[in-house]
Amino acid sequence: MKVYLDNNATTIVDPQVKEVMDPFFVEKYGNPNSLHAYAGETHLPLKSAMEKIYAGIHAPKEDSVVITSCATESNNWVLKSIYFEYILTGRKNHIIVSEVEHPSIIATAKFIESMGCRVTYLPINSEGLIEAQSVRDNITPKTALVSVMWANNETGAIFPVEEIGEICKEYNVPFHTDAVQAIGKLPVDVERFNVDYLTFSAHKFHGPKGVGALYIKKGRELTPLLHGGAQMGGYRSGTLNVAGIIGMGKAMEQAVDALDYEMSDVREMRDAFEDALLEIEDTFVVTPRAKRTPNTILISFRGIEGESMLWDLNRAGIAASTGSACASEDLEANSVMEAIGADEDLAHTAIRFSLSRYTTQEELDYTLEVVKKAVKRLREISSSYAYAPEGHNTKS
Ligand code: 7TS
Repeated sequence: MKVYLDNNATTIVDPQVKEVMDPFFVEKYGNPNSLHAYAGETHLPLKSAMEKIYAGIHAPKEDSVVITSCATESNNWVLKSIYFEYILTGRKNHIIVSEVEHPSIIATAKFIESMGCRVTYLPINSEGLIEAQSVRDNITPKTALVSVMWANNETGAIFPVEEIGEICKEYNVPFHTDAVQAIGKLPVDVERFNVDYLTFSAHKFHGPKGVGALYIKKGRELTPLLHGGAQMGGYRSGTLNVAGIIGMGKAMEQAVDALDYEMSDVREMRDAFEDALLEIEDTFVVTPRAKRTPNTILISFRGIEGESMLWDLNRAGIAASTGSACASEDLEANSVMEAIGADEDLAHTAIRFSLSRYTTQEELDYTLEVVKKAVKRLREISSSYAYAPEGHNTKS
């Protein structure tokens, strides 16, 4: 059996998404900016895809959604533009980010920090959550941007974007949120949440890889990312990724349609699976369920290196993660677990299971059995875990 439980890293492309993209490779391959029929036949499908993307995040028509190549690009763009617009010109000198943003924010923040910008890294509390008050406490008249993710990719923790949006509005500080892990899992509404810039990426919601986006509220201008032929309203020149945009549009439409299923059925499956995992002795989950995206579990099995567990799972055909695939090649402790202040042992034992609307009960039942066997085997050989088969476990 093959089981895919790494949907926070990427998702299967929905077959209907692939179907709507297919004609735009060999049959309808015109450049939308040309002046002939090949171009013309891309116009309506592109328009309709963009309408679906706008609708999916409740973006008003007058605002901009610029298609990029991935969320990493969108995140880099926002922070570097803020540097160009505010920091380099000396108008402002400070940005605020959370300490558990995706590396595409953290590494970019560190980069602009090295060029003279002051950066505040907001801490998370023991439940892996950000407190909105900490944003208020750190805003100064010199703050050029607040960037706090909608939901964390490791724990699924949902951050208080609504309150942060309110605070930023009150102080007239632009608010960016990385909503990569929110689309298709939570209702996303840029107007209600007072968002100025919002990042998302199609491959996290059953769309194609290589297509991301940045929403920009009218009036909150950004430095163009790519100067050139003035496509995408002059923000990001370059021939449009026609098939990709059309695929993202379809994926967004489906994400909206499947939201109820994700928030009820996927959540129920996740909760039951988590309950069963927590019956295994010495297991820990940090963020309360009600404050998490419906599909994510970050769980620690004391005494077991996350990588060893992944190895056992992988041999049984199960794909999970020790955290972000972007960072998990080096055997570092899970960054969120470290930020929470988990002890060194526990920080190395976190495993992330992330479900999707494609996950079945049968797959979860199978995974549970494999996990139980792996826990038993790995604790038996663990040097940091004294294992007694009759249930007389003693913590190391
Ligand atoms: N932002 C968040 C919150 C993410 O989870 C990711 C990918 C990105 C940005 C980058 O997206 P991309 O479109 O540039 O690829 N996160 C993960 C993860 O959790 N495991 O692998 C990739």
